[in-house]
Amino acid sequence: MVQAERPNVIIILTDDQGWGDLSIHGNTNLATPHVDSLARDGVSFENFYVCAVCAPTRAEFLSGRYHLRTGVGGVSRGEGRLNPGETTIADIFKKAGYTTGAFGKWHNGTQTPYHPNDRGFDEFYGFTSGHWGHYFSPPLDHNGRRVRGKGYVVDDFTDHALRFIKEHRDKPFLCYIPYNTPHSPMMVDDRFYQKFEGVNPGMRHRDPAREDVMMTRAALAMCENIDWNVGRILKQLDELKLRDNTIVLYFCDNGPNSYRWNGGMKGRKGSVDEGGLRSPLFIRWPARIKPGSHVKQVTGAIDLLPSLTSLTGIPARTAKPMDGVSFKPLLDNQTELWKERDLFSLWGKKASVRTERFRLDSAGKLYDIGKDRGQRINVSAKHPAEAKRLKVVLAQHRVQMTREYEPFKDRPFTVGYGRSTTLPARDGIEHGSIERSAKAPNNSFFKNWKNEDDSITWKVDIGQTAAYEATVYYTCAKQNTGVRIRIALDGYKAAAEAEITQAFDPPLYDKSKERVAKSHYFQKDFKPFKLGTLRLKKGKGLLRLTAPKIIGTGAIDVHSIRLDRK
Ligand SMILES: [Ca+2]
Repeated sequence: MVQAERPNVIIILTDDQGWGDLSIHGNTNLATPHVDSLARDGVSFENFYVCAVCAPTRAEFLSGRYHLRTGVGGVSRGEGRLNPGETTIADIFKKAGYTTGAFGKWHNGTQTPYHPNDRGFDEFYGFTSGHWGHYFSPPLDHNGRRVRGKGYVVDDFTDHALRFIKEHRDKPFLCYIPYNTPHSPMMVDDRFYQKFEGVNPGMRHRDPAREDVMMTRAALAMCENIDWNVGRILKQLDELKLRDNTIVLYFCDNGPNSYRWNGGMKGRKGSVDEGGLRSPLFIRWPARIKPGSHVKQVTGAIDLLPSLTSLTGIPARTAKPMDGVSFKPLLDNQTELWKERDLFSLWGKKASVRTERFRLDSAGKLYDIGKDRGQRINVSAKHPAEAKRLKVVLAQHRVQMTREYEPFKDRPFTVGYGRSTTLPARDGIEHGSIERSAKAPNNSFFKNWKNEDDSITWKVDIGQTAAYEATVYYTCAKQNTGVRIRIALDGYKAAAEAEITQAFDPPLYDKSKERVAKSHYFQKDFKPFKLGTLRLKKGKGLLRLTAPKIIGTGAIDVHSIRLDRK
């Protein structure tokens, strides 16, 4: 067919939603008509795989490469950072004349040169951490500025995406919408929760004893909220007459974050079995893709960049060789051009590999997935040669990836590569009595600072010798005002120090919309306070925040540090 004008591209990625959390996959616990319509009006991929957890999948989507090669080896403490040497899908589309935007959770680095605005996105609205502590009007990041969100976070991301689409409707755009739900905290508005409150879901996990029904109810409500928002996007495309020539792509970043119905598959988020890795992938492009088509071949997140570039006719010039391949031939019924390959999955000590027919799991057992999606019958004795071959290639892949990731372990946090740098608590380390507000560092703050020899450190890489103005985002109880706070690089005399004279002690945010019994999330407001200016020398070092004088019962709680190059 005739190549239409360059299409717009919208990528919707959800967080911790499983393959099974959609009504089109047979789940009658919920209704997701708008997401389902993408499959009905476009193509659905029956064997599409992502990584076991968040940041790796995002890295593979953005770069077309296995995540360990790109420096992404984990989900917190900076391990989610996608190396600046990687070319992203946004870099490529931007270079081809597209306007690019990202609205939601960016889990691939906070400081320049890792921030989304440094990775090819003209506009970013969201947060850069692996999860967020509160979903109602939380503090967010808009192009590197601290702003306050408005309303439920997923609705808010959608509002911004809709505005972006409308604003750029006359020129091609790439709009990446990485929603952050149904990842915890399990906060959702009454409007979506009411339907599920007190309801016992009819369809359960294959091992119902493992299911936490409160968690399931919240997740289902959050998935219906996502669906409602997807409906808003599709409606706007119709209204702006962009439907025909806009590619809308929908997928999830890993398996479900709890044991709930997932098509009888084994494993959930964090697992390298089918249940942890299999994701929906729907692509609607009315001008080009036949409605209701299906792709059975094994594809993965690494294939999205080469596929979207080849579908749109944009050259995919990346600095490094891609692992993914374009699945365009599968949409054009040119299956003879598709070469069977091994698709690898690594997470921590777990490893598995998928071929068109089999999966070799982390324990070395072989499953015939076409007949046994639930991985219940080990067929390695029946197919010894294939089992042996897969064990060998999986071990080789693992050695190779481990070697490539090694130099990126424990990278310091970059300061002064841009004009303003934020060092959040998640990237710091607490010493002495100081504690984190949450189990996971991602959106935590530091509390319980009691002693003058306690401190907080950040391992940094200063990009430029310059004077930097240091600001601490703090809270301080009234009885602790008069505390002196100091920031300096270990081994250097230069320091910025000031006395906190103003109390700021707001309550924690309301958590009444969190729908599970156990909550690990605490959030409150923090106030900026200028500590002064200090000269920092280019190079690696350890930045230390101390309280040389405590006069009350403790010092301050710390959310982050900001360093502005003068
Ligand atoms: Ca996730």
